Amino acid sequence: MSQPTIESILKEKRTFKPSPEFAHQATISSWEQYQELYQQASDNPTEFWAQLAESELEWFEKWDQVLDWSNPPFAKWFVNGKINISHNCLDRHLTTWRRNKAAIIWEGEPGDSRTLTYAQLHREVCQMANVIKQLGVKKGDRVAIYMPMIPESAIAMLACARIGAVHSVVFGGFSAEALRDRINAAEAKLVITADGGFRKDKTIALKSQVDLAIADNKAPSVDNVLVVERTKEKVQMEAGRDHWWHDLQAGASAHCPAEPMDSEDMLFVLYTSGSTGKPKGVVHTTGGYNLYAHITSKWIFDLKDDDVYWCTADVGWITGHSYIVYGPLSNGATTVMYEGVPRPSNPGCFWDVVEKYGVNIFYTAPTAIRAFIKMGEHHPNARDLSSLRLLGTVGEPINPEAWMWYHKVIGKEKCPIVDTWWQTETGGVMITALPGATPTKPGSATHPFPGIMADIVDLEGNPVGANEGGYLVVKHPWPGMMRTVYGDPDRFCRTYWEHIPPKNGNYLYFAGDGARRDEDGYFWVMGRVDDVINVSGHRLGSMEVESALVSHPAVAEAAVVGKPDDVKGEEICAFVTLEGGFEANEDLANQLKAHVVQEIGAIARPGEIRFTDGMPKTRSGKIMRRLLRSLASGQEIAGDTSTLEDRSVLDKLREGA
Ligand code: 6R9
Repeated sequence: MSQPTIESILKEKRTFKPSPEFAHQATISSWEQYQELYQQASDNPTEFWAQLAESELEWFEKWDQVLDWSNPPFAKWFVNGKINISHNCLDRHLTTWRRNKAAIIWEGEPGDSRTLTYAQLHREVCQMANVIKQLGVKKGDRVAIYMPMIPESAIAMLACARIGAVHSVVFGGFSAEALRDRINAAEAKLVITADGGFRKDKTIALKSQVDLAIADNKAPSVDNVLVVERTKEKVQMEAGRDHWWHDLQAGASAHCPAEPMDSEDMLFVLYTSGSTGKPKGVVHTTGGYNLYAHITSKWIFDLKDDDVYWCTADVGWITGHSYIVYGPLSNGATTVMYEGVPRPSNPGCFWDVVEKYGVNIFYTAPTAIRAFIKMGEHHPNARDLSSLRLLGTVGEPINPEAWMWYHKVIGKEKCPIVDTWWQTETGGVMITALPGATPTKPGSATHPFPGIMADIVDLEGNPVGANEGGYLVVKHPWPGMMRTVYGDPDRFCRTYWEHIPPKNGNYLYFAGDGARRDEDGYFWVMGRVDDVINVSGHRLGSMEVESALVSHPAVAEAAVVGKPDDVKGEEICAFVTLEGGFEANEDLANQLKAHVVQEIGAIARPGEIRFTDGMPKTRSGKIMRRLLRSLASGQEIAGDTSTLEDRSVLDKLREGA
C-alpha cells in the first residue's frame, strides 16, 4: 500500500523572469549558469565545497579531508582545518579598502543612529573579547546573549566567536523563565544583556528579567552578567556579579588575536521551540557554517560592494545570525540593523529606513508583508523606495497574493524576489531563486541552492511524482547543516533522520515540511506536516487553503487547522483577520467559504470561519497553528508556549470562542 502523502490543490501559473538589467550585473547571471553550478555540485559535492572554501574564506590551516560522513548522521566538514569566523568577518577586510567601509549601519527606534566601520567594529569586538576573557570565559564555555537590536548584540556574538566561546542568543522578548531554561540547558557562565531596549514606543526591561532568571541560584552556572547601557533606566547591579560594559570597555585593550578554531569546534547553539516539550539546542560549528552563510549571502542577495543590505530579522533568530551578522560581514558588506518594528505611531518606519540609508537589498518575512498590506500602501508610496533592487522573504510560505503586493508596491515590478526556504537546522538558505538566474513564480521558493540535493519523497523515501505532495528531504550533507542537538545526540537522530529511514544506505534529512514539485521542477512548500489537515482522507497542507483565503480582498491573514469531525475525520477551521473596512459577520463568512470552493475546490471548504484581530505567533512571526488547533477543538493549550510573541492574543481568542 502506498504511504499517505499530501494532496496539492493550488495551481499558480504566473512567472516572472529576472530583467535583463538585473541579470546583466548579477554574480550568477543566467539560468544556464545556475544549472551548470548545480550539476557540478551534484556530480562532485566535496570538490565543489572545497573550491569555495579555498577561494572565499581565509584559513589558518587547511583541512585534511573535506567531508567525513563515516558516522552518519554526524557530519564533519573541513576536518582538521583551522579557522575563525570573526577573523573572516573582520580582520581580513582591514587590509583592504573596506577598512573604512560601513560594516553596520544601526538605527535605533527613538531615531538615534550609529555607523560602525569595519575598523571600528573590529576594535569593539576585540575589546569585548578581552572583557569577557577577563570575566573568566574560556574557549568552549557558553555565553548567553539576551539583547535588544543594538550593535552590541553583533559585537557580543563576534567577541565570543573570536575567543572560541559558544554563544546562545536568546530573543530579547522572551520571559525570565524562557531565558532561565536556555541558560541552564547550555550551562552558560556569562550573560550579556542590556538595561533594556525600545520596542513599540515603550521600553522593555531586560536586566530585570536576567535578575529574575538567575535569582536564588536558579541558574547556578552564571558567574557574571555584562550589561550594556541602552535605555538608561535604573537597574539593580549586584556587586561582583554585574558589570557595566562601558566601565570595562574603558580599560580594555583593542588588541585580541582571533583564536584559531578547529573547523568542527562549536560556534553557537540556538534554541528552537519544539512543538512539545523542551526547546532543542541546535548546534552549529565553525568552518562549514562560515562557508555556507558566506556563499548563500553572496549569491542569493547578489551582494556588491556598494550595496546597502537590510535584513529586518532579530538577531535572536537564525536569520539574524546568518543574514544580519555572519553572512554579510564575511562578505565585507554593509548590513543595516534596526531596533524598531512597525507600530501605530510609525507604520511606515521600515520605509523611512529604506529611504534614509538608500537600502538596495531588503529581506523580510511574509508576516511583515501581510502586516504592511493591512496598514495600507499609502505608507510605502509616500517614501522614496527607488534604491531597492532586490527583495527577499523568509519564515513561512508566502501567499501568492502577498507576493504580488510585495512585487508591485515595494518592488515597483522591477526587483526580483527571492523566497528563501530554510531552517535554524540548515544554517542557511536551501531552496531559493538566484535573482539574476531564476524565473520566479509567486509562492514558490523555486529551486535548491547549488550543492543542496533536495527531493520530495513518501514516508518510505521513494520520490513522488510531479505535483504530488510529499516530504521535503535533503539527500546529501551540506556544510551549514546542524551537527547535533546540544547535549542530546539521540534526539538529533530521532528528530531529523528517523521519520524517513535511510534509502539504499543514504541518509535523508527531514525536518518536518511538506512540499510538492511542479511540472517545471519548482518546489512549493506546503507547510509543516504536523499542520496537515485530513478531510475525508484527503491530506491538505495549510498553505494552499490559507492562500486561497488571503486572495479574497477582505482577508489580511488566515490560518487553517483541523478540527475533529465525526463524518470527515477532520474539518477545516479557518482563523481569519480582516483588512480595514470589512465587517466580520455571517454573510462574509459564507462568502469566504464559497471563495475557497471556487479557488481550490469543495474538498477545502472550511467548516468554520473564526474572525480574530490577531494570530498567536512566535517572535519570528510564525503562526503557531498548534495552539489554534487546541482552541478549535476546545482543548486546553498544552506544550511549550515560551516562544509566543504576545500572550494576550491567546486570551482574546479564547474569549471569542
Ligand atoms: C529561517 C527560518 C523553519 C521553518 C521551516 C518552514 C518555515 C521558512 C520558508 C518556510 C516556506 C519559506 N519556512 N522559510 N516555509 N517558505 N521561504 O525560518 O528558520 O525559524 O527554524 O523555521 O519555517 O516550515 O521548516 P526557523
